[in-house]
Amino acid sequence: MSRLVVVSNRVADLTDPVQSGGLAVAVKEALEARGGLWFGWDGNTVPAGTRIPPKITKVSGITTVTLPLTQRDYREYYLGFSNGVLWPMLHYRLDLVNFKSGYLKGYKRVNSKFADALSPFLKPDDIIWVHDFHLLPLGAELRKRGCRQRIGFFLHIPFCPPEILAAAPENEWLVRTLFAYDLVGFQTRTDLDNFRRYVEVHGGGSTDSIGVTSAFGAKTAIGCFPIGIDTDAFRAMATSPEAKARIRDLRKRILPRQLIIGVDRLDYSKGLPDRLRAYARLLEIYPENRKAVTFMQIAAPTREDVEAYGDIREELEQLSGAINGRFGDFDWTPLRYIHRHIPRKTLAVLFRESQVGFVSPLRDGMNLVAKEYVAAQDGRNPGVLVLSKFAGAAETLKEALIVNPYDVDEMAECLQKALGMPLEERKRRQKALLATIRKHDVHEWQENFLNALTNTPIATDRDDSDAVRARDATLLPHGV
Ligand code: ADQ
Repeated sequence: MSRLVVVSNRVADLTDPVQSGGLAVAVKEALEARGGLWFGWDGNTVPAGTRIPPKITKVSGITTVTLPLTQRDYREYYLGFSNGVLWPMLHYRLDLVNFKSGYLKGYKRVNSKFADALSPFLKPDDIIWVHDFHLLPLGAELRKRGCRQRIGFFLHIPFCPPEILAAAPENEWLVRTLFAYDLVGFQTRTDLDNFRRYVEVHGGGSTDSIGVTSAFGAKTAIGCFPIGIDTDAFRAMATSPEAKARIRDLRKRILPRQLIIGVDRLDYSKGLPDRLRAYARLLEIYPENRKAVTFMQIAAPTREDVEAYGDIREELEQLSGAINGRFGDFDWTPLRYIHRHIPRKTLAVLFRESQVGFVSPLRDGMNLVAKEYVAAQDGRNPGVLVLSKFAGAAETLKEALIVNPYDVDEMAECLQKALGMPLEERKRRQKALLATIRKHDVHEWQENFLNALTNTPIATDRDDSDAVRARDATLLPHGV
């Protein structure tokens, strides 16, 4: 089997039990299953001109190779173009795009530096898997350096409609660079369709019956690979003897109240202000929930150097203060708002003990929290998942209560329905949801992607091999 080389902006600390961020969680689980090399930024910044060789670390079968960013690279590539331009734009939020000159240059520069630093570590039969929006042009940079290995790219976040993307600087260049990859994977059908529409309109593109797209005079295979979680492992965390002891403790503190839980990075894409407003509305129109329900919203700090993130934090602090001020009593705090990273074991317990999992992003590539909530439930007395229709997860988690995250009244009604849902209906929904996330877990996700990448006819063409020309549709099970 070829060695797997994973490249992502940030390499997670493999020894830290408190990982937040969907990519870190999913990539770590994929690499743990197979071993290999993980390359990326170590999370540190250094003054310009500092020369630090890549740091190599080995932890249980995984080798990590990391390097710092200069302060300028951090400003222009990470805060600027990645999180100030691409993140809001691909989440359909042109109103939050903050484009300053230098950002795009910085983005190109860091992708080129990554390619320089990674190239010496590559072996001829490696299979390379690049992750997410920070590294769209990395494949093209590696090709420039003579890399002929199979390279796949997976986008963890949405791919916005072409009408929105057209507003980005050098958007054609950005999309064209994706054609250096042998396979480009998206989370959902919607993302795939948006990409296809873009290349049809702007690159004279067309896609054949097995998912090979030709545009800008080049070809790449494309497919839809919805990401999953390590369902059984997460479930085990929620049911371990240690978890049971924690649950008993939690019950003493919170019960007999019903618990609604939300867990997110504190990001404007997660729909947090309207989620809090929906809870306030629930308490307003269904006063029987006062003192009977508590909402715990855990919002992990993230990207705090980006301006829009400071704004959302302030808004949430004001809102949570207003809700507790208005409804709270000496013996009841209606909203527990926690701005911290929480160990995954604790999250699993909190999910299991919550009657409602409230997941209401305005737009989300997939949303792993929705799947973790389902995985943690007790099948004999499960809670109810309330899920935004704009989360990628809504394409498959059909038995959740699906809501419009912009409609506060509708969300309040759905919360009321979830809190009062009869046991039989909860069991029926939970059974179906659990079956889905068990079947489509993180192992299936990485296997499907890596099989498709291993078998893609594009790379075969690049190798100039005469052997395989037949483009067998079964090679790309999730292709279009
Ligand atoms: P994220 O935007 O980070 O991921 P999500 O998919 O929900 O969103 O993953 C978050 C992960 O971090 C979950 O595993 C969650 O348990 C954990 N987490 C969140 N808050 C935490 C906290 N306070 N403490 C500890 N852990 C916390 C991106 C995309 C998503 C896509 C994933 C994976 O934005 O759409 O689902 O990548 O592809």
